[in-house]
Amino acid sequence: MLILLRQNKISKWFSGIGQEAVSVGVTLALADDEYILPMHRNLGVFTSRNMPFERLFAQWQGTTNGYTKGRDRSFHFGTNEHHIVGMISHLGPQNGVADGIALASKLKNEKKVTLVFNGDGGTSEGDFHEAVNVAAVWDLPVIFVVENNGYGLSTPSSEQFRCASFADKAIGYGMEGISIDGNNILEVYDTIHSLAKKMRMNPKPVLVECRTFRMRGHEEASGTKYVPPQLLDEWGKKDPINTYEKFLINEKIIDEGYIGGLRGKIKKEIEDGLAVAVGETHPAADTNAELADIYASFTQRVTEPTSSAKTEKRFIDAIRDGLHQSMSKFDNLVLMGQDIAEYGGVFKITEGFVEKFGKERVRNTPICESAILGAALGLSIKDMKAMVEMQFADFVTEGFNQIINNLAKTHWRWGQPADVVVRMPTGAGTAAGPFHSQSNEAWFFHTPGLKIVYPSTVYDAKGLLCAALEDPNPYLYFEHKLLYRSIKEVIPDDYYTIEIGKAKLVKEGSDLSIITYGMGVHWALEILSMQEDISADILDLRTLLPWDKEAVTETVRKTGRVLILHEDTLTGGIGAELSAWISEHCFEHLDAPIIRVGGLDTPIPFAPTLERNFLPKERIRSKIEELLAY
Ligand SMILES: Cc1ncc(C[n+]2csc(CCOP(=O)(O)OP(=O)(O)O)c2C)c(N)n1
Repeated sequence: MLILLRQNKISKWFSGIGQEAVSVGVTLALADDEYILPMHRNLGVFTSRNMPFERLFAQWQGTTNGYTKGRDRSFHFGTNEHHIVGMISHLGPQNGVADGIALASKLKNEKKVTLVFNGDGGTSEGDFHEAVNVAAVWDLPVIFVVENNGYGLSTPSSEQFRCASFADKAIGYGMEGISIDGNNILEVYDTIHSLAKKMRMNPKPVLVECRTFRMRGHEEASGTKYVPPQLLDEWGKKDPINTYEKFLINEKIIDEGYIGGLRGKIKKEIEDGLAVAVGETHPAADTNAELADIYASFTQRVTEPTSSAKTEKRFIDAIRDGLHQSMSKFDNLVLMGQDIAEYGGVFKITEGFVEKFGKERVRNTPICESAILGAALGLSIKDMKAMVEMQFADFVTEGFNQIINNLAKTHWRWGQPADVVVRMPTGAGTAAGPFHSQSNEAWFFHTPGLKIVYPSTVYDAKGLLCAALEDPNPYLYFEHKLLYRSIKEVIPDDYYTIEIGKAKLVKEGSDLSIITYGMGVHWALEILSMQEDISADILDLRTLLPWDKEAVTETVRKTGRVLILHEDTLTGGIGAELSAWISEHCFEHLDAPIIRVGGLDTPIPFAPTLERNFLPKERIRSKIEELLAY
């Protein structure tokens, strides 16, 4: 590989030279259908799972036959065929995903372990801590391997952590920890083999430190100047391949001739694989294909209620109802969130669910949004569905990376759907201050690969939640806390869904169009009910991503005047995108500039007077007048 890199025949490379015994020993010790989540230094995992060289080279070159259609580089890919889930660059998030895979195996009673790699540097990330803790609390059969190779990029261990051994860290999590010689393949193999055997019967996580050394730079271009030469000498003498060869020769299991033959055979396999990949081209860019692959293909079939039975429900009851019926419909659906089990969640949406569906499927989580969102992806990898409740939408920041970089991108990168709905109790008006009131839909709106729904009515709350849970793509489901107990509607008792991506004209008029969603729908209705001289269309977007361009075009054409209203702060909000799109595509139908009205560009204040001033409600009327007077 080094020669090929120097000849510019393969792309950027993170060498595992000096650490081969860990990757290979670990992989051979597990069953072929047990998932491994490797890092950037673990080529030996891929080769030990007998992945065809031509496809590996194609992946590294970004050619057509690679695992990501040229979309991602190096080891950043997964393949369910080989039970490997490669990393995203962020290192630590792998651990939460491993938890999810292990959880699925445990729920399905498969008696399988999952193994995830970490570098010693990567263990400083919160993601590592969260995932190890979750695995400990949930007794998940995960082997957390830490390859302690002395450096994280250029930073020596002494500047990364203070523990003498990673096995000591395990004590703090209440789990078993072991430290082994990672350069001795037999020790690696025996340790993992016996641990896995035990864990299959008695699921519990274990942390295994493999002491080893990185003999090359972080990547080839970065060199090893900062590494004291005596360390390289010392560890060079412990090279895992040389020592194992010597051992096998001493034991008279092989001889020099055998080694030469084997090296020749492997060299030929590599060269043949490379020859195939070199003959391939980079994928021809096809914009439609690129856009289509951001989502797993799914054709929604809208379900109508089977009977005419109806009951008056509050917004919160509709969410509970939709969730409850979806749990009955999908026995592979798992709910995860803080305090959602016996306590029923802080808003009591899942009250009574444990009694009906059991603790395995209605899971209280430790306070660790990132590991749980990662686990949700892990469940999808094992063909399960997940709903993750954020206690408040504000706390999603703790799991932001998993949503933006894992849930949103995995299908596009290697074809794995993320069948996850994240419920987001959102919004202000409850005097809850800057960290329990935010509207943060715009953060996600900007991320390709996600879908976003935001119901404003009781009927939509149930139908959109059921629809989101059916779709194998990752959703953010925004539920306004102020609507929970303030609105009621008679809605069908039966299960039903609503078309995703479809806006709803909730009031018809002719002078202007108010395009809005969530609480904005209620504000607009209230203002118009008091001002009968204003004739306006009110369009409730309902789905924010992908939003209904057709319905927007139709109302703009009809009235020629547009007010975009949202609770979220104005700058860079969803209104900004809508406004830009309308001026680009409907310019000739406009009789006035598009006006936006949203929250002040400040955090959300606590005192009711300040909060009222923050919210756009009291500015709507003057904006309507401004628009009509233009
Ligand atoms: C969240 C995050 N921060 C920084 C980086 C840049 N980075 C890539 S690898 C690396 C060092 C990792 O060290 P370690 O986990 O010990 O693994 P090793 O490379 O030694 O095998 C760093 C800092 C990253 N990929 N992700």
